[in-house]
Amino acid sequence: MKSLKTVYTCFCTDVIHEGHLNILRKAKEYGQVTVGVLCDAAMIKYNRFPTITMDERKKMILDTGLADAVMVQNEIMYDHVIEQLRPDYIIHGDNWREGPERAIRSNVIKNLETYGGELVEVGYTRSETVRKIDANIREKLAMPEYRRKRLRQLLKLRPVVKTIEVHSGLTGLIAEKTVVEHNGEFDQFDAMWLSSLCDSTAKGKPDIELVDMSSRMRTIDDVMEVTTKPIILDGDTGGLVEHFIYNVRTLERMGVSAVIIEDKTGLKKNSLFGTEVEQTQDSIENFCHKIRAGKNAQRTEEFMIIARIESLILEKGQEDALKRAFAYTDAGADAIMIHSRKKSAEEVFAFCDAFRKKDRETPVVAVPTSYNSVTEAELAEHGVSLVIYANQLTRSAFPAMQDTAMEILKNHRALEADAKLMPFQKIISLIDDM
Ligand code: SPV
Ligand code: MG
Repeated sequence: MKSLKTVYTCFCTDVIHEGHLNILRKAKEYGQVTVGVLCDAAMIKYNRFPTITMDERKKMILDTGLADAVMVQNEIMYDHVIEQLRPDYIIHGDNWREGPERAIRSNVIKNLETYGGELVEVGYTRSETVRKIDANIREKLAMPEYRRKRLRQLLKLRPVVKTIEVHSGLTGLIAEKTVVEHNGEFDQFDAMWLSSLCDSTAKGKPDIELVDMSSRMRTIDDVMEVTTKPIILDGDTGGLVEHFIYNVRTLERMGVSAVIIEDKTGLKKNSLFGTEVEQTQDSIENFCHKIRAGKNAQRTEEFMIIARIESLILEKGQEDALKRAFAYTDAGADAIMIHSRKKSAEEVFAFCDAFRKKDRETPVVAVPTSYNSVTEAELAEHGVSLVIYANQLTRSAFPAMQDTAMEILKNHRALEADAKLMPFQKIISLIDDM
């Protein structure tokens, strides 16, 4: 009788280790086993980016000989799968009792209760071999050949690629590891933005291309050492064409996915100053020449050169922005970034709508710093493919640090400041052992 029972277990992994085999063997004891393989789009919302395709993941499960059937699970939550299969048992490792995954466990229990299905939890295997396998996948994802192409892969998988500013190993770890569960939805950042403003600010310097490329590469390396997510470098103006082509190759070799260069010339000032400071836009001809030279220099298909248009920042109008967008894409730009410092997203929407009438393919990047009430979904509706949260980590850390310094000075001790501080044990839990 027992063998007629239906059992379901879902896997979100690129390798089968002893822990998974343990779960599968347990599942087999309960009946006919269907194994769900979480699809790529769902997997990347709360787990690592897959290093093998979904078909390979399906085959990997079948090759264990312990699954009677394999199916694709399209959502992190189990509502649809349970409704479809009504399994007698769901088997899962007990590791989902902690952290954001608790929400998935609750979802499963709630669904099983509706018809008397049962959850069976198997003790999670925490062996040295499992730890090493996990560390190996992380290492693989961090390799230039895997990391570099990931931005293009994400642009195909995600309605909007979400990018957060990083300027150090620690901020890199926050970008890498922060996963939230909110109202039954999971999310994490897809990529990292190596902002010139924040990299300069972290060094206490102005954002005027004073922090040179060698120093920026040092920061990239710090971030790369401890993360796996793709990196978009804020390349400022790209500098001299002769220097730009050299830098493109270096970035590619390092495993950076994209560089964004802005169409300004002379002493670059940060765009958020707008017309309050003197800023000169490059000519279309010069900037197209730079884009072409960069594209000719790169050696992989994967690296992206993204052209940033400053027309709206410099109040040159929509017409100018659009003219430049088409010229830059014709010159070979892999994507365009439209920047604005208005409080409302209207001018960005108007630009995107007009651009999308003629070009449905080229990815459009937006940086909603000043127009921060806009949602990712609203931007996506107007054809934005990638959103950059360009400086929020720096802006949150600075006042917190300043506050602490003031508290200590006022009280001549650290007790009062301590209430707002995170224990160091918690901070170092972010840091991986090798
Ligand atoms: C940066 O983050 O350095 C940028 C975006 O270039 S902005 O500061 O808005 O110009
Ligand atoms: Mg910048």
